[in-house]
Amino acid sequence: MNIAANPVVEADQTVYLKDYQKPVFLVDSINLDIQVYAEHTQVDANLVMKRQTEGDLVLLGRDLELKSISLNGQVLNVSDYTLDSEQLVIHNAPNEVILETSVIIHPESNTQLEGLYQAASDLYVTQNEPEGFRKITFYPDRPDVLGVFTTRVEADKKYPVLLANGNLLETGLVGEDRHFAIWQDPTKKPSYLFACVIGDLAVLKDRYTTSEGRDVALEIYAEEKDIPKCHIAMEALKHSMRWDEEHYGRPYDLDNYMIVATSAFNMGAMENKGLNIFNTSCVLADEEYTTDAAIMRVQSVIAHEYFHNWTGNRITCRDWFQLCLKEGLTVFRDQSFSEDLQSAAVQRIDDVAVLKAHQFPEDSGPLSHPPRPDHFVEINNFYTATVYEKGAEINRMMATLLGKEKFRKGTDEYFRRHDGQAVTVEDWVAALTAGSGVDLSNFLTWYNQPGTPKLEATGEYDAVAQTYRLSFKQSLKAHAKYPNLKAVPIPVALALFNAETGEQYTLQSEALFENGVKDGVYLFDQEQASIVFTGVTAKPVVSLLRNFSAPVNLEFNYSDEELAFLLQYETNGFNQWQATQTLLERVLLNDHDAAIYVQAIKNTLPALVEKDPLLASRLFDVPSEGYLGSRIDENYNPAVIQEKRNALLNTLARELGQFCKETYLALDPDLQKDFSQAMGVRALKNIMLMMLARQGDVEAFDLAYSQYTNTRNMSERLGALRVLVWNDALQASVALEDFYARFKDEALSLDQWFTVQASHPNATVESIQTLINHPDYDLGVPNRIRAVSGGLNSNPVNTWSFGVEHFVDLAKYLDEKNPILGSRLLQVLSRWYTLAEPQRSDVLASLEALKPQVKSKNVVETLNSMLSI
Ligand code: B3K
Ligand code: ZN
Repeated sequence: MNIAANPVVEADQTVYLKDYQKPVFLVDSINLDIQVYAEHTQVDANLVMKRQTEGDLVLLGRDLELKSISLNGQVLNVSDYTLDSEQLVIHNAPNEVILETSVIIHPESNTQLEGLYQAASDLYVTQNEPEGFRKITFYPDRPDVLGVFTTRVEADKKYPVLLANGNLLETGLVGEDRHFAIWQDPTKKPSYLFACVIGDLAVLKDRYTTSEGRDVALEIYAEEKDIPKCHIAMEALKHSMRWDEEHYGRPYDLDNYMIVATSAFNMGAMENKGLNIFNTSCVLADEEYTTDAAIMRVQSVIAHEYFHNWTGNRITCRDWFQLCLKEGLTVFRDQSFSEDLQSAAVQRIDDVAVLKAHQFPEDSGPLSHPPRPDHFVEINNFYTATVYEKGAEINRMMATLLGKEKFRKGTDEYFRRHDGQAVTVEDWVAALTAGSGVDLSNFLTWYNQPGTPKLEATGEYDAVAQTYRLSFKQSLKAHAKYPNLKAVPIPVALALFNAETGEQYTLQSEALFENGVKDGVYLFDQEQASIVFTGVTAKPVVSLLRNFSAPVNLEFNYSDEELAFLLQYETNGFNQWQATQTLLERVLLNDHDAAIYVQAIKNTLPALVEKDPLLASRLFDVPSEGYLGSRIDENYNPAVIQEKRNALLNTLARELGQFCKETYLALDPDLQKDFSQAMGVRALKNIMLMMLARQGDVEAFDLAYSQYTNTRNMSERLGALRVLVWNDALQASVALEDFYARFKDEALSLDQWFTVQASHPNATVESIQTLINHPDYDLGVPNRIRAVSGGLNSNPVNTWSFGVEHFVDLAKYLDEKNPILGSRLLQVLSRWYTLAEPQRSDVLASLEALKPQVKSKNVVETLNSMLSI
C-alpha cells in the first residue's frame, strides 16, 4: 500500500527531519460539527482545501469509524481512496477540494487523554498536541497546515458549557434535551491548537484591556467549589498579558481568553488558541490547599501558556522536530516572568536545579538527543527536559550575549518576519541575527547536537604584571549517533573579586563581549582560548558562569576556601548558591570536610535572612540523592550515597543545631511584607525544623505538631507533616489522619497526603502497596499516579530496589491505557546501566522481561532506547 504521508513514515516507523516535504494540500477552512452522545460522538467535517504541490491527498486519522465521505459533492466509493489504521489517501484529487466526512469516535472510553476524551462524568475536553486531532477527524494533522476553524458543538443540556476556540457566533436548542453552540476562530491555526470543551463547570470572570485598547473577556472554568482557588491564576493571567506587552511588545489578539481546569490531564497545560486547557494542579492556587511552590508553578504555567499565544500559536513550528522553537523560547519567557515575581536569584537557582537534576542526566544517558532531534518514532516521547529546558538555555545564552536592547530588536524582527507562519529554528536564529546585528548562526550547533559540554577553566595570576589569565577548553563526550560534534559558543559571565578585601574588580579586558551590561561576558567559541585581565592589584577569586550563563559542566580547580569566599562575597545569588553546591558535593562525593561550609553559612546567613530569606533557605540545599546519583556513571550504589548524605545532614544538624533553633523561633511568616518574603520565611523555617528533628531535639516534634495545628497555610502544614511522618514521630499518625479528614475532597491536597507517605525515606514495598490499595488511589488520574511514584522516586534506594517493579508494572499497565504517561514513568529507570552489580543485571532483566509485553510506540521506543546503551 502506498504510504505517502509527510514527513515520510518508513517501515520501521522512524520519521526523519531530512525527509520533510511541504504539504501537498493546504486547508483554507474547516467546519466541524461535534455531536456528543453518551455512547459515542459523531464528528462531521467539511474541509476546503487547495493543492500546493504534486501528490496524493493524505488525511491522517486514528481510531475513527468512517461513516461517509464525499469530495466536491460526490460520494466516494471505497475504491477511490485507501484507508488504513493511520491515514486516508485519496489518489488523483483535483486541485480544489471540498471534502466532507462523517466519523464516529468514543471519547467516553478514551483513557489515553489524547484527542477528545471524557475527563469526568460531567466533562469532555480535548488534547491535540502533537497528534491528537487525527483522533477527532480525518485531517492533514501537521503543524504547517493552518486553517480557519468554525466549530459547532452539540450535547445534552446537562452539559451547560459548550466551548471552542474563537468567538461565539450562535447558540440554540436541539429538541427538548440538547443544545448547541457555534464558535469561529478568526486566526488561522494548525489542528494541534484546536480545542473544545463540553461540561458542567462554574466560571470566574474578569476583563483586561490591552495596550491597543482591546477589551478582552477573561474566563477561568472549574468545578464550583474550586472557583475561589482561581483568583491567583486570574491575577497571573492579567500580569502575563501586561508583561508580554512591556517586555516583548506583544498584545493579545482575540476578544476572549478562556482557561478550563481538569484533573484528568497528562501534563501541566495546553495553549490551545484562546481556550487553554489546564491540569487543575496548574490553575488552582490557594494557600490553604496548595503549597507555595505550587502557587509559583501556577503563575509560571499560566504565563507559559499565555506567552505561547505569540511564541507557538501566531508563529508556530513547521514540523515537530522544531518543537524546541516554541517550547525553549516560551520556557525562557516564563522563567524571565517568574524572575520578576520572586527573588530572581532563587528563580534561577530553581530553574538550574531542574536542569541539572533532569536534563543533564537525560543528556548523558541512552535517551540523550539534540534539542532539535533529527528523528523520532513517537513525537510524544520528545517533550523532554532537553527540548524544554536546554531549549530555554540556548535562548538565554543568546539573550545574555546580546543584552536587553539588542535581544529585543532581534525578537521584534522575528515577530515582524514570521507572524502567521510555521517556521524552523534556523528562521528564529536568522531573525535574531538580523534584528540585533550580531551573527548568532553558530548557536545552531547547540540545537543540533546532544550532550552537555565540559568546560575546563584554569586561572593564573601574575602579581608583578598585575594580570590574571583565564584559559578555557571545551569538550563533549563521543556520541554513537552524532559522530561530528563541534565546539559550541559558550557565553561565560564572570566576575573577579579581590581575595583580600572581598571587593569586586571592574573588569579590564579587550576580549569581553560588548552587551551593554556592567558584568563581563566572555564569548568562548573555540576548543581552547584564553583571556587576560589587567589591573588586577591583588590575587583574585574568579566567579565563573554567573547566573549559570551556559548549560555546561564547569571544572575549575577551586580550593574549598575559595568556594567559601564566594559563598560569602559573591553578589550574584545564583553563584553564591552554586558555591554551596560545589562545596557540599565535594563533602559528599570526595570526602572533604564540611567545617568550611558550616562556618561560611554561619557568617553569611544572619544578614541574608533579613535581605532575602528565600535565598537563605536555598543555601541549605544539600544535593539530593537522585542528583548525586546522576553524577555517577558507573558502579553507582544508591545505599552508599544515602549513607554519606545522611552523615552530612547529621553533621550539619549537630553543628548548626543552636542556630537552627534560634532562626526557627525568631522568624514569623505573618510579619513579612509580601508573599515572596513570607514564602522564604516558611521555607527556611521548614528546613530548620527538619534539622532540629534530625538533631534529636526533643522539642522538635512538639514544635512541628504545633506548627501543623496552628496554621491555615499549606506550606507550613505540609512542612510540619513531613517532619513528623518522615521521622516516625508519635504525632505522625494523628496528623496524617487529620490531614486526610480535612482534605479528602480536595484532590490536589490529597495528592500531597499520598506523596508525603510515599516519599518516607524508609518506605517499603508494603507501605507503597498500602497507598496503592487505598480507595482514593486511581490509576485513571495521572496526578494521583505521579503523587505516589514521584514520592517513591525521591528516594533512589527505594527506586532501585522495589521501585523497579513498581515502574515496570506501571509501564506495562499504561502501555495501552495511557502510553504517554507509561513511557514517561518508565524513563525513571533510564540510568539503570550506571548501577553497581548485581543491581544492574537485575534491573536489566526486568526491562528485558517487559519488552515482549508492551506494544505502544511510546513505551516501545523508550524501552528500546533505554536498552541500546
Ligand atoms: N504544549 C503543551 C505540551 C503538549 C504535550 C503533548 N504530549 C504544553 C506546553 O508546553 O505548554
Ligand atoms: Zn509550552
